Parts: sequence; structure tokens; C-alpha cells
Amino acid sequence: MPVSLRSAMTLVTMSISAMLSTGLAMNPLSAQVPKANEDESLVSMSPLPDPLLSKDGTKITDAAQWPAQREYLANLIAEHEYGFAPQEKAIVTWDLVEQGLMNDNKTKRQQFVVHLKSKEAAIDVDLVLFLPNSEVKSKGCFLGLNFQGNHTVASDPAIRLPKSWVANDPKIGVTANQATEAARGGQSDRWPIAEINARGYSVATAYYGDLDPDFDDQFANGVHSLFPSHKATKEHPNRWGSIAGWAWGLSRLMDVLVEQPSIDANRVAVIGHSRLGKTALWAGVTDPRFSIVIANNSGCGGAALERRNFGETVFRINTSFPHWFNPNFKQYNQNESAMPFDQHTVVACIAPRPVYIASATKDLWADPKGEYLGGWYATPVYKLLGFDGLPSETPPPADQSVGDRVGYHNRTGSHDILLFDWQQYMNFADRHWK
Ligand code: GTR
Repeated sequence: MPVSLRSAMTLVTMSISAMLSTGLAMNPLSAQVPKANEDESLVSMSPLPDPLLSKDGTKITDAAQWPAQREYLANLIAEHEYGFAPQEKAIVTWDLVEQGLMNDNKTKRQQFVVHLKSKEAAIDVDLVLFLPNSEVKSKGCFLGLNFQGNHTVASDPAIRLPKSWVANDPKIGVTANQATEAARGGQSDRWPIAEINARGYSVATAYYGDLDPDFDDQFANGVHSLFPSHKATKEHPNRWGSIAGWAWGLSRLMDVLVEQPSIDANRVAVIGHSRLGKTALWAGVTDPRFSIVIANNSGCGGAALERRNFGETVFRINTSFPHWFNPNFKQYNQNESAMPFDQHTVVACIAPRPVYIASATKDLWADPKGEYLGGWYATPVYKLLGFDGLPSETPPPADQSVGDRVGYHNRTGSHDILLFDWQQYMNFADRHWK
């Protein structure tokens, strides 16, 4: 970290209310953390590693060198940040357990139970697919995980409740880590299914806790339970954390989608908000079958450059959520300039496929400018491959969508994913899937 910034970030003891507002109360070790910087004038970023610099220090100048370079970078990122998923494959099978029409008769609903099985264990994941009722094959499909259960994305009474662990939240009727009817439809603002279907697209979603419950259990449950000998430990600090687990799960859901006659396997976008935006980016890097990648308000560990130290930092995220990344990532706490890459490298690893990054003006915790720059500094890779990325180093005004192969907007408002965001994503998909 640059000296000027470090000195500006004096160690403070956080008040309980400040800890709660940042989620840090989850970990008592985090009583002493540097104050979060949300002042642009205090940002002084150390130089970013160049994604076009190969392992031997030479700069790649030919598009033909990109696949090998991409592999090198993706391995570097897995090693130091998200962790490697196991090489061993899971057996993936599925049952279509329910289908019908939604109330408005415009959407066809299909519900699947996806079975993931290894030599050691088996888990089930509920997947719901919303298809336009009018089309034989939808124009493309958006696949994304949801935060509270499939039943929260629409008020439709037929949507199944998850059976897996849900974080307690009395506001949504969860007091015993089990989903209840109270949350049905509660996240529908984030999933404008009717509007998406009206534009000819389908939506597929699953509850992220079905894949890996979002708490620190030393990588024992969820998808990690399928491969107990591939656990991240002190001896194996490069193995998968929860984000890598959720991303791996998205690939398994993709395995199911490509078998559906209603889905065009070449037109599936992976999408996610916040921690699930970080997940969508990593799923996009690790699985080239996702033809478009969309990271909404993905922030730290997502599209935002860590070296800016703006809003949430590596230290804070590793303290609040020690299970999201692999143990190796902890060495970059307050030491971001030692990272052999930054988040623009993660974005670049999606090239040449289209990627869209979005921010919200009030979401300083996720660092809108840092998210934009994550796309901007990936742009030279797109250029090498013959495509345009983002147009300039300066982010656009609020609510304006810019960019070609790398898209970006900064929606007026707070940390969320709303109809405006989806409209930009569908415009982007219209352009790239034309
Ligand atoms: C916050 C976390 C962010 C973001 C967000 C979310 O508490 O600091 O990195 O992931 O949660 O996922 O809602």
C-alpha cells in the first residue's frame, strides 16, 4: 500500500455500530481494523501488473499467445485468491420435478432438482428456469444464483422453498436457519422475470446456500463436502473457498442447462450481484461456456481494483468473510501491492468474451471507480484480440451505459440489482448475441 494512503488509514477501534454496518461483527478478531477510505483524494495506487506480461517477463503482442497467457493468469488467480476447484469430476444428474405457467400466463416455469454426486457424498440443488411462454427457444438465458432461496425471486406459490441452511433474518421470517413462506417474492425487484421474458430471454436461478452455506465452517459442507480430500488447509492454502465453490456450482448448473431443448448452449450469460457478482466473474474465468459475464456491484474481490484501497479492502473482506477466498489470499491483507495481479486481471481472463461491470452511485463500499477501472485496465487485452473494451480512463456519468466488448454503467442509487441494470444487460446481450 502506498505510504500516503497507509498513513491516512490509522488503526482505529471500531464502534459496535460501525462494525455492524460493515458486517465485521461476524468476527471478533476484527475489533481493530483500518478505517475504510471513501475519499478519492486519498487514493494513490501502486502500479498494476500488466496482464499482457508473460511468465518470462516478455510482453505478449500476438493474439495467438493469449490462450496460454490466459491460462497462466487464471492459475495465478486461483493460486492466490479464489482457490482451485478439484480436478475430480462430480456426477451431475437432474430431475424435472415441476412445471407450469406463472400467473400472468406469459412465463413457463420449470423446476429441477440437480443431483451432484462424488465418491464421498451427494448434495441436491434446486434450479428454477423461467422461459418466455411464446418462444420455442429463448434468445438467450441469464443464469445467476440468488441470496435467499428460489421462492424469493417471484411470488408464484409453486416455487419450492430451499431445504438447506439460510442465514437467520427475522425480517424474512428466518429464525431457525430454515426458509419460510414469509420471504416468498421478497427479492422480486431483483429478478424482473416478466420484463426479461418479454424481451425473449429466459432466467435460471438457484439458491447459493444449496451449493455452499455462507458461513465459515472450514470448508466442510456444501460442494466442499463432495471432495473432502481437496479441502483448503494450512498445508494446501491454494484450494477452493466459497466463491470458487459457488462458481463451480454455476458450472454444474450450466451442465444441466445445456441439456435443455429450450436453451441455446452458446447463449448463456452468467450474472451475479455483490458477492455473487464476484462469483459470476470467477465462474466466467473458469468456464468458457458462459458466453457473457455480468458482475453487478461486485466490489472488492470482484471488479474493483484492490490496490486502490477504497471502501472494502482485502483485509476487511478476509476478516469478515474468511471463507470466501482461499487461505493464500490472507497474505495480501494490507499488502495489496504484493498481489501478482489485480482485479483487472480477473476481468481480462474473460476475454475475448463480452463482460459487463456495473456499479451504483451510492455504493462506495464497492468502489464504483475501482470497478470501472477493473474494466478499463482489462481493455488492452481486448484490444490485442481485436475488440474494443471501455472507451476512456474516465468513468461515464451516472446512468449511461458505455463500452463495447467491456460494458459499464453506474446506476443512480444504492447497492442492488434493479430493472435498470437488467435493461442494460439485455441491451448488451442483444448486441453480442445478435
Ligand atoms: C458485504 C460485503 C461485500 C458484498 C456484500 C454482499 O457485506 O462486504 O463484499 O459482497 O456483502 O454480497 O451483499
